[in-house]
Amino acid sequence: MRRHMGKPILLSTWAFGRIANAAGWPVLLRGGKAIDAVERACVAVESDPNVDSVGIGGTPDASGKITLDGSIMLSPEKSAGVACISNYAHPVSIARKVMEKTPHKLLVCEGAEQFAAANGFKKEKLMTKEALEWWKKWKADPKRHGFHRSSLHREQQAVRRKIAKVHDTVGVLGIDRTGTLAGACSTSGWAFKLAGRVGDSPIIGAGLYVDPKVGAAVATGKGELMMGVCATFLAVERMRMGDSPKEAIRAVLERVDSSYKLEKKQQCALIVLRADGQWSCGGLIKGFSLAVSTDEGTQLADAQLVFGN
Ligand code: SD4
Repeated sequence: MRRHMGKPILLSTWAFGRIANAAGWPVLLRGGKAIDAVERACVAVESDPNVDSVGIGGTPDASGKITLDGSIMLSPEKSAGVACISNYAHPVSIARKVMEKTPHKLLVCEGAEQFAAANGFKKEKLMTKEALEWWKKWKADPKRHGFHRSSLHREQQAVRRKIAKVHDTVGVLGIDRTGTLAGACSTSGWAFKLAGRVGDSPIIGAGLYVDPKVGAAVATGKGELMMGVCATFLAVERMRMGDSPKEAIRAVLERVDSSYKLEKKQQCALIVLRADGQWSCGGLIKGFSLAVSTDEGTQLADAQLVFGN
């Protein structure tokens, strides 16, 4: 087991990780808990209607409904996810209640929403004018290709670019001053996914994994790639066997590459944080970035590893 030197750190996926860290980092700075910081970070992104792939104003599914997935984790014992949430904006907070108040690991759909209501969560409207407009354009387009974001044709991509400056899952990993690790992630999932589709984010070991003695990993990109190889579990297991965070990411990406017939533009990206505070991030293709907060401040950084480069 590697010892942590008491320096807090917070890592969040994509450029909107800045929004996440602006909310979560103050918790760690004043000596708060990692679990509170990662939840706070996700809630900030879920609440922002301009982030088009998380929480309010997320991406609709093929039926025109926004459904949210999320999870939170301290350890194999202390972890939970929720999926297919359509009337509440904060899946990570609901997942935290599942983790704290039930023996379960995953609640979905109406059951998860009944649980949210019983635990005092307020219903919120997830659909925004922009999200509805985007779905209508997609729906009306006779040339639309299935529901995969990377197979949207040029006009749809232009619509998407106009509406969306940012994308994907907010995944957050943190260590507090006591050396405790925590992670959380939240998403509306794959654009125009089939109704009922659940991705990697609420599944412990796929979209998120934390082992308090070894480290943590969180994933973003095409969930189906992560789910088939238990990507975040694999990353943490590789570190348990002695890999550095960067080597662990490479091992996961190699496993994805050897397990799937990959299309050119498919992204699968991870942030990996070892229990001693060492971290890395990388993806199958270019473009992945993250926000990093330490005692030195907050910065946006590009992926350290792009598979095949
Ligand atoms: C999912 N991994 O549901 C999530 C969403 C995402 O790029 O990160 N998309 O597959």
